[in-house]
Amino acid sequence: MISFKQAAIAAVATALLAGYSVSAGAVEWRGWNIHKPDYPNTVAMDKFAELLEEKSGGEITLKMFHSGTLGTQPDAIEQVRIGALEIGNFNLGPIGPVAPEANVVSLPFIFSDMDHMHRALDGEAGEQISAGMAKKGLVALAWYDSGARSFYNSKKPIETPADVEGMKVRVMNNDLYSGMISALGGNPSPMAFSEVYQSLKTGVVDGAENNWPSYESTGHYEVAGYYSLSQHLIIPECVCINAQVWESLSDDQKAIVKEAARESAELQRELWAERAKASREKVLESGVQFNEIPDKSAFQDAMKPVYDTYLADNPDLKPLVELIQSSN
Ligand code: BDP
Repeated sequence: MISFKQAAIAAVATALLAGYSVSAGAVEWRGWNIHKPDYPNTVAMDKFAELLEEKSGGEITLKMFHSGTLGTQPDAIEQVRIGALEIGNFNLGPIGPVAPEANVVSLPFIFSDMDHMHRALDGEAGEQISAGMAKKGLVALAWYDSGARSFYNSKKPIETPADVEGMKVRVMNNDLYSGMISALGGNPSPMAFSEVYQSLKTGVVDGAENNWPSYESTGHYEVAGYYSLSQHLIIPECVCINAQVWESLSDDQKAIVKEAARESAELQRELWAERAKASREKVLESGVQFNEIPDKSAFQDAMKPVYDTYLADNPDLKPLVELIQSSN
């Protein structure tokens, strides 16, 4: 066990190496977030920063950079892994290519609803996912909600997999999502979040997929007016910290940082539920054509190749897939 003093020296050394400001044992971290100012995650990450400073008596401060100003999500994940940034609010989707355990949440329809996802993340599956991420330099401090993702496009309602045939659909950077679109007969187009609005507008892509709050906050609903409730992915998000920075903290500091992250997650989940409703109402009022897909089995059946690929690449993760499926 290293002492508090050694840990403090290590923290300061890490801080000095990383080139951020340090005063008498105090550290200033930098945090990445992709969302706009009033988004639930943004408000919750600001709360996290506030709580960190308060609980640590000013020893730890966090400067948040919102709206993706520090770069794309895959880049930011790398930055936090190598310690160029300390903190990020990441969707587990783009973490999947880095940490196979985390990629399990990107298997389409693996969660039947939000409760199922919460149960899995709060239990043994969540521990395995966290351990896999920590091995890759990302320590998950808390989980944020991100609802269910559904398809939207500028052409027509999606009611059956055949409706996706031939459509160009933007996905996040992750081969599982490309496989998902291909399995439905569409053409996947991996692309940064910030480029999707323009691509939808100019017809570079026909559609994309996301939850209600992101569909609304980005203005995608203005240029892709058909939203079809496929709910094919329920992907949680993390508040993640660089593993070395985490290890440099004392036990007391670790407790403070975790508590602050967990409290911010409670706030985020409340704000998320409210925003999901408000965003849905806003886009429907604006004239978006919305359809439910009462029987999703044709979509679910079509996903077999995605599961097969994941399990062929990660045969050792079959028990994790089964663990999640059995806690349904
Ligand atoms: C949003 C996530 C964000 C992703 C974005 C996307 O909160 O982290 O970058 O989707 O589709 O729901 O890229």
